[in-house]
Amino acid sequence: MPSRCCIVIPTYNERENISALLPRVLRLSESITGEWRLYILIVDDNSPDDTSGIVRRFMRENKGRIFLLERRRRCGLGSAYKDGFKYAMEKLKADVIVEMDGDLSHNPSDIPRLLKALSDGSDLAIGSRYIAGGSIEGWSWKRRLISMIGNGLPRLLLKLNISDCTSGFRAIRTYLLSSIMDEIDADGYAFQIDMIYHAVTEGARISEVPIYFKNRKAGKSKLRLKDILEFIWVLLKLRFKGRTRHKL
Ligand SMILES: Nc1nc2c(ncn2[C@@H]2O[C@H](COP(=O)(O)OP(=O)(O)OP(=O)(O)O)[C@@H](O)[C@H]2O)c(=O)[nH]1
Ligand SMILES: [Mg+2]
Repeated sequence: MPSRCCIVIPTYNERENISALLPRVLRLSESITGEWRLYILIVDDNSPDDTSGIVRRFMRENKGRIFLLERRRRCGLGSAYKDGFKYAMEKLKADVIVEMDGDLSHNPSDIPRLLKALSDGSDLAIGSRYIAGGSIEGWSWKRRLISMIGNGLPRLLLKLNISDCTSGFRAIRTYLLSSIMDEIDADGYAFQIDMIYHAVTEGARISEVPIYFKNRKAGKSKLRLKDILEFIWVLLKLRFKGRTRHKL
């Protein structure tokens, strides 16, 4: 029997991008047969641009393949993932979850390589921009610098031996997710390092797969000051937690 893989895509004002992304992911799900059955779950936070209206149109045309989780208001990227993961595990009985941005920065054709890494024995496969074969297109030096700092700090403070800790393109086995979900507190972008940290402490097998990352062309970045502050707070909290654990 094929394993059930749910691609979870959080969206906030991604109307234009999601219209282009959904057909590409649907095509991929048609081409992947055998080992995997793919489902798509959009977690939308009542986007003022009516992203969910577009998703509903695709749902009508592709019954049973696309699902929509609508939340009343914007509650953050990490919180969208947590709700989406619960839905994927409980309602869609997913064995594997793929995290992916809805702004076309991630290429759906990289998904089979993430899934292959799981088939080869990983519990978590991270799409990495910072290993041989990975790349970034269209970022300003400022954006590169922010990403370098965002990646360097967790590597340094939490001793994470991962090249791309902040990547939002990953595949994870749900048995690993269920065992760490309750420990992941971050509601914003810090969710990504929170998840890796707890996967590492759980002794998970983690691999990195090179990906090609393209800067968004339509819509705006959703990264807020609040997310940056939470990121620093989560880093310090995990650093402290790690030390306390070590002492015990
Ligand atoms: N549901 C939901 N989705 C969100 C929220 N914040 C961000 N997103 C989505 O999460 C994905 C990643 O957000 P981006 O703004 O692209 O973040 P980023 O890729 O780190 O930043 P850029 O490089 O500037 O694009 C996108 O699909 C967003 O629409 C949120 O609060 N709720
Ligand atoms: Mg983006």
